Amino acid sequence: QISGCPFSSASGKQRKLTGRGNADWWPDALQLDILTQNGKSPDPMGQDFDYAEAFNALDYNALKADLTALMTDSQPWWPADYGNYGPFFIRMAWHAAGTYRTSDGRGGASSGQQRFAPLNSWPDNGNLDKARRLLWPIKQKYGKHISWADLFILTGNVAIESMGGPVFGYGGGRKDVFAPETDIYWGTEEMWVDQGAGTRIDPDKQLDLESPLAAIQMGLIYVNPEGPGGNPDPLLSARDMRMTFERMAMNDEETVALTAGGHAFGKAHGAKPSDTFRGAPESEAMELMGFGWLNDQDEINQGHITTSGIEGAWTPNPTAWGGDYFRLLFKYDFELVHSPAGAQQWQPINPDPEDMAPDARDPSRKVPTMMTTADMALKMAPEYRKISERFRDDQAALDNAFARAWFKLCHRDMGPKARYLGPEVPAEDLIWQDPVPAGSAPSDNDVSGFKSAILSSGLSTAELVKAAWASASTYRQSDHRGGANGARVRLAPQNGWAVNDPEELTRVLGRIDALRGNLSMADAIVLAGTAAVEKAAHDAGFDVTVPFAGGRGDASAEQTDADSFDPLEPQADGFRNYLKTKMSVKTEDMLVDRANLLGLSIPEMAVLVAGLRVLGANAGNSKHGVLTDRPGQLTNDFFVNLLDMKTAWKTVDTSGDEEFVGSDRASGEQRWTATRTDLVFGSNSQLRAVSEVYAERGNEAKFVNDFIAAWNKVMNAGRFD
Ligand code: HEB
Repeated sequence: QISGCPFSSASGKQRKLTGRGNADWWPDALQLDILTQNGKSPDPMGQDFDYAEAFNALDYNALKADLTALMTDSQPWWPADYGNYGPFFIRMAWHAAGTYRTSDGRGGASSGQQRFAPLNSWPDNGNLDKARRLLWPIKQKYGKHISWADLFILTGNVAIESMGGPVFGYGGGRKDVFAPETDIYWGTEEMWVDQGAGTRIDPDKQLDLESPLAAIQMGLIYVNPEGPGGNPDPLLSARDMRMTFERMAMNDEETVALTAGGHAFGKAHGAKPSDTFRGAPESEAMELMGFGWLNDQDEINQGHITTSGIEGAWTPNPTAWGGDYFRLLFKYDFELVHSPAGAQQWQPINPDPEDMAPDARDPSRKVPTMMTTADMALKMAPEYRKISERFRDDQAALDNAFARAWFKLCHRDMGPKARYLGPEVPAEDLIWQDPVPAGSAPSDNDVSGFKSAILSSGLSTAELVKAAWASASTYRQSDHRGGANGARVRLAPQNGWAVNDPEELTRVLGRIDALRGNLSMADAIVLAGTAAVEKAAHDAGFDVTVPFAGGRGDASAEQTDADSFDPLEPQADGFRNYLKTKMSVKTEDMLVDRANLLGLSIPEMAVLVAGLRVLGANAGNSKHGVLTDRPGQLTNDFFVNLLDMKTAWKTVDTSGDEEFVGSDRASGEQRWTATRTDLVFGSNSQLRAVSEVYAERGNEAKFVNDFIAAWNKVMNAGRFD
């Protein structure tokens, strides 16, 4: 039932690319985006700030010592449960990382988005505003040397370590951004989970969860702790957990280890009905200074806090790592009860006194422990139960599984290991890091020799350009996966993707392989396309060189988790005029989405589409949008002919508004065919303005140069070597 298809929707309704955004949720919010018009950056650190350099000058051990001390430095304005903020900070880090989703690589910990709307106000992130504010003195002290994004994760690690938990390592390198990321689709619902929004998977039916979403309801990181839509059914909860954790790249074992390991620590908060608290940060009064979910200070002092609405700790030792979670889960039968806030939760029947938990404020008082419906899934769902029993009986196995899964959780969106900074980067290569062996830069002779060999190989410009594009264009800046490095285009699954025209690709790669000499495949594929682009420019009369930087390595099949590459398959690639199936967003939205993942600007997107069309790079070698009489030459003909008033366009009735024909206005003679992705450059006013520039007399060479620069950017995307 899990569709791997981004943007496919069970309802079949068309939607906006980015769904419901901050301006929809908070129409009264300050409109700072008017100051970011015309390319002005909201980042006070400026373009030249080198975060890696700043991080490398960090006094890492001093920072860790300060964080360790902070764990037990309880502040009167938000006293620590059990005198220890560790569990609270682990939840903060988990929620920072847990928004990651494999299908588009967006979300995750890597840019510190938890500071901004909507995440700062998601019900599931309740009270994490306090956790971030507790960290402020330390952030202030270490300044530019540690980003918020890095600090969230490091603090989670230190919290685990300080309570005796297992940690696998830490890599820094998450550079902060200074505005909400508006490219992330979080859903279309108009209500939050705590306002009665329906669950995205119907509890009674096996409905699809719309991709790329990875949470079950608006405002949640993953599943509803009370069960699907509030239905306390552990088996249905297991179904939701499996689907959502899978979308975060976690298998059953990792899911069990993470959840049980996380809930070894801390407590849930549901001391009072939630309507006795103030609203979320983004909607609250100015004098609260960015805080939400508040009540009176003496209520806070007494521990009368409501976050999830569930109340209680999972174990009798909520500030120490150990095996109590599974011990209690299996030792007792549980009954469904209501918390003081009204949430449904599970309580052990007749617990022994030593299995009671301390009160969060008064350790001499004993209170019952609890399990959420999601926790009960680890016992009741057969596949989870097997794993849980193994972990119950083998603490070392749980330690290892938790440490590794936590490391993956927190680093999954950082891309290749080369991007990790700091003294605690684990030496071991992990398959989910998509390892690529180091390459070496080829000699000038090797480069020029291969160029002339490939250009006289009989392969066409289109074939060479297509292979290079297929290789490089998988890159996504969201999680830094994909790209030409590694040459995974020659491996499963990429070599079988329909968009890559597999038969043609295999033939072309075979020729490249035979001729490449000392070059790595990854370099040779890029160089073949680059040589073809250069030739196409020369054929059009432009005396230019297209830059090439070698040094890419080749990954093997053993170094490739093939399944994990499935989500990188384009469901639509406007650059190659490819659409697999009609989406719940417009096809031109998919082009913009892909351009965003490639890190392109509007002009870069435009010149690439126009250039790739005239070079013949369409999937299936279709003629759509090939608006030129001299295909194979790098010209601005696409723009010139698209804007030519002598042509009138009409839909092809059977295409469902996807295909068009252009005919001569006077004679009625058919001249061109095109898709939405082509015509949008003439119909959309903003894209038309860009198209006009490139169609103008005098800008022919500008077009060629801009195409080459954008091509070069894509060919080198995803290289951190
Ligand atoms: Fe968790 C807490 C749910 C997973 C870690 N959690 C919590 C809570 C809830 C939950 C409801 C409470 C909140 C308040 O405060 O109220 N989780 C959950 C779910 C899931 C989870 C449903 C899925 C299945 N966790 C998780 C993970 C982790 C965690 C994965 C990590 C690893 N949590 C946690 C912690 C805590 C929590 C540590 C505590 C916090 C404090 O204490 O503050």
